[in-house]
Amino acid sequence: MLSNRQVAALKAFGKIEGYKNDLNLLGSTLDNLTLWMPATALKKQCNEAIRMINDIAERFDRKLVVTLVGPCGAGKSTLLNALAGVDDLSAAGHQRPTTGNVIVFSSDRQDAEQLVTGLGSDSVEVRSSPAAAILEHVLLIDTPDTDSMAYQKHSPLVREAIARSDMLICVFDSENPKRKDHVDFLAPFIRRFNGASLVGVINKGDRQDEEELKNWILPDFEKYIQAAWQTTVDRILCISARRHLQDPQFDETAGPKHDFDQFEELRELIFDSINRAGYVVDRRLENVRSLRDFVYGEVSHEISGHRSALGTAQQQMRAAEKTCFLDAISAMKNDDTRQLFGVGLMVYQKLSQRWVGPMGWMIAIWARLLIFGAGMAALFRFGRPVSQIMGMISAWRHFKESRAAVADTNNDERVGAGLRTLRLSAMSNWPDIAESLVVGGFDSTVRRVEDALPDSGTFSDQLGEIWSSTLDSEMERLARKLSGMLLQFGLNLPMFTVLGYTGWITVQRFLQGSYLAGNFFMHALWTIGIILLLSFFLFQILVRLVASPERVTTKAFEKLKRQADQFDAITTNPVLAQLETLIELEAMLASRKSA
Ligand SMILES: Nc1nc2c(ncn2[C@@H]2O[C@H](COP(=O)(O)OP(=O)(O)OP(=O)(O)O)[C@@H](O)[C@H]2O)c(=O)[nH]1
Ligand SMILES: [Mg+2]
Repeated sequence: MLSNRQVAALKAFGKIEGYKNDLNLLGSTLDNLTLWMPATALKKQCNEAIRMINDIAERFDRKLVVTLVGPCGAGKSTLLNALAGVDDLSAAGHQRPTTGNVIVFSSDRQDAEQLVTGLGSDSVEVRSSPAAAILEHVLLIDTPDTDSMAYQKHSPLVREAIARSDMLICVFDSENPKRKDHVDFLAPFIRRFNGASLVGVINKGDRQDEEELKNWILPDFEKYIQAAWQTTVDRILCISARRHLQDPQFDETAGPKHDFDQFEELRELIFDSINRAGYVVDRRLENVRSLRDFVYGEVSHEISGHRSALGTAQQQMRAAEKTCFLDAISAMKNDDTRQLFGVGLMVYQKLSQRWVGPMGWMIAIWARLLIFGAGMAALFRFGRPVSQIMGMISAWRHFKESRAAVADTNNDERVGAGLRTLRLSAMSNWPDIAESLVVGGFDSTVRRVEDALPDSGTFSDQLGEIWSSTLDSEMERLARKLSGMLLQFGLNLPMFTVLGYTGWITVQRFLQGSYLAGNFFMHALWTIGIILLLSFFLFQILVRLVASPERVTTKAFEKLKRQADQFDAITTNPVLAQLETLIELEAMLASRKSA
């Protein structure tokens, strides 16, 4: 059976994996942003955070590392001594700096090992006292200052200690709490600690007026620190560490000015609240999450810094794409008359599939004649007679397949004109777009115009596809419109009347045995022929009015124009792809934040 604690730890591990995965995903997205310059540094931060998360996962079953940091003489060592109940546990004194090593407060020497490996054994000292035994789950650490003359020696030690910490207790001197050098030194490390992982302490409160301390120094410091560190500090406590030494050694003349002191609260926090197995797991998990959020924050901060330029670039690209696309389509539309011929033919072909009765037969015959014409026309226009004749014959033989043949004949050439136009259009727009991109953090190589040009192969396929399917659907729509029941009935009616009438007379006379003269049939045939031709002529006028090739192409073009926004994916080039990735990334991070 697993204990509750083990279950909690297992769950926590699962969550940690999840956070790590988030960062891995972010890392690979950043890897793809090869042209966006800030990506490299962000990727490094991302890797660093992953490394830190791995560290945390590795020391998951170890004690929670709580580290005292602060400027020279703030009273870090005095505080540790007060908590330990031994006045000279960590040397505190007048000679600055006093503490030169990292002091680990623990009952178990082994606990210090994790620090020794990182810092070297001569920089780590382990101290113990009876109080250390109570700290079953916590490792308290005193660090040297980072602002004295020994800065060079101390700062790597402090940095390493912080890297191995789960919580920081930042100690400041109430006489001068806003120590900018120290606050700045800590700022980059602090950002991965937030909320409950960060405790602010204003020490030497005994030297200030109580009112001043409560009403001025504390709120002022709180504001200052939140602004400087861009993080939330849940708790800021005012204490007097020295008062809690075994022998405070206050001067007769300069004793504490008042009794306001939150030392007990701090002691309780460390010895009770934090010193629990469950707390340790939660704290570490929370720290991992804030590491991830920290990197997320850095990335979104970087993107939003360039946001306006990137937004402009995106808009410019969209606008340019739309015009390029329309220019290209209109170049295709105006390209040649052969296309119009094909459209005219296809309309009749579609009509022939819908119409019934004598008119239907006429339309079908007419469509076939047009195909024959298409073959002939092709024969005269091109210098490739053999293939054209073959095409013509096969079109004649395979009526259905001819559809495809007509639609495809000149796709390549039409797209060719479209592509040429698109390239010209894209090139003329590119310098402005590139400028915005460079302002938005992109590498200056994006200025090269080749990047503006879409990959011609896929592009012409897509463009041709879009154009012929739009044309097709337009023809389909008009053909449907021209095949209404009423219209079919109306135009077939004269033929039905004449056929019905002659048929009735013929059958009646046949049954009566008085046969009609040849002249009757001659006349009937002519009448039928004339009426059929007249009806068809009427129909042709209608087709001409409603679905002339010019009208079909214009309508198809207008339709595309209305839909042009949807085609922005068509001209994908690497730069645009990266820009869109960036903008999507920002949206993703923003939605994460609000969630
Ligand atoms: N009045 C008063 N003095 C204090 C208090 N805490 C510390 N001091 C004094 O401040 C001086 C510096 O204290 P330390 O504990 O050595 O300070 P530190 O932050 O460890 O200094 P470094 O190790 O040099 O960075 C000592 O003389 C302490 O006695 C306090 O609460 N009140
Ligand atoms: Mg010290």
